[in-house]
Amino acid sequence: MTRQTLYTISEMVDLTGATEFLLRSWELRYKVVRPKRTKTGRRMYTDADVMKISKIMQLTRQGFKISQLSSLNLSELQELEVKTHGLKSPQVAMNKKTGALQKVFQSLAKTDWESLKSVFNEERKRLSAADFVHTFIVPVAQHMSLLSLNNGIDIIQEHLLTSLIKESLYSLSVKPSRKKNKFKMIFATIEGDHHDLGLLIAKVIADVHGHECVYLGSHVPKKELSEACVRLRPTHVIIGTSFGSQEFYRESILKYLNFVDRHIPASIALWVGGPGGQGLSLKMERSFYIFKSLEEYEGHICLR
Ligand code: B12
Repeated sequence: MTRQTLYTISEMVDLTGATEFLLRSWELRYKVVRPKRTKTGRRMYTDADVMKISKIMQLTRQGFKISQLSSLNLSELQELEVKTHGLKSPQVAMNKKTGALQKVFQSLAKTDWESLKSVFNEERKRLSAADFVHTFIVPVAQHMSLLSLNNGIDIIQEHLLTSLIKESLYSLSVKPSRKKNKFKMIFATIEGDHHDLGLLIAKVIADVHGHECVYLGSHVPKKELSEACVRLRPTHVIIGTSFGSQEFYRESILKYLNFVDRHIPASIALWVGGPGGQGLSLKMERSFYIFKSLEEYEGHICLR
């Protein structure tokens, strides 16, 4: 998608969790981002700025100093983030061993569907379901997001790649587990939101951990989601949100969550993940949580 969205400083605060003071001082002292200015001098930030500041916020929470991070670009920050979650860096490991990430984006650049499919098939054969998701699908999806921000991918290529990612995740078979304390989880995105890659990845990660998952997919009306909860009696409902800060999108998420909260049994936990949910402020009587990352989510669903 090539449309350039710009964000004000208060939208940046909502999206990244940084304060206005922090944003200004990181800009002036460390040149972390260089926001555009309107005629009246107001700072306007890009999607790439949002992603960069979000990553820096995560890493500073983990103990890194801003002086260690300020000279890194987005890919380097992402790399560091993966390493510090105790996983070996998927992009580096993959590039060295098989070059699969490069092959994907080289095939995509030539719109070579056959070779694109064969990289996916080879990686699927080579890797376990968990490694396929962690070391192949997630880096490919993240790299696609980065390319799209820099206009390095066109809309056809974006559709080709997302459809291949979805196809390979749908067909990933994971043995059902017999664990007694497993969750029953329902996954959906809100009405009007067709971005469900992050949600689908979250669902497959839950499969891998042995939970029982029902994937309702994207664009699920709130009434029907609530009805599905009453009929299926899950332990958890997982709502995926995408990268959007426009007031109406955030308001739609809030309305949606409030509606679902009022219409589903109190015993069901309501969990939210993805970029659009960050910084939302909501209080509920039930178990309610907004995840900052896939890693944090995975930490919550590990069955011991
Ligand atoms: C792929 C994509 C699409 C695909 C979606 C396919 C699909 N089934 O998901 C298609 C082509 C359909 C699409 C359509 C549109 N898109 Co689009 N799209 C993207 C793109 C390039 C990548 C998003 C993505 O899936 N990334 C991969 C995921 C895995 O990464 P992620 O979202 O960053 O999530 C990470 C974490 O947040 C977390 N996570 C994510 N979800 C969840 C869920 C849970 C439970 C958990 C625990 C964690 C988690 O894990 C991920 C990995 O770290 C982004 C660009 C971008 N940079 O984000 C634009 C983008 C999101 N799209 C955008 C737009 C505008 C649109 C359209 C309106 C365009 C149009 N005019 O038609 C339509 C909208 C359709 C709709 N009504 O929703 C804008 C949104 C702008 C905004 N700020 O509001 C973006 C940002 C592009 C841009 N810069 O303009 N899009």
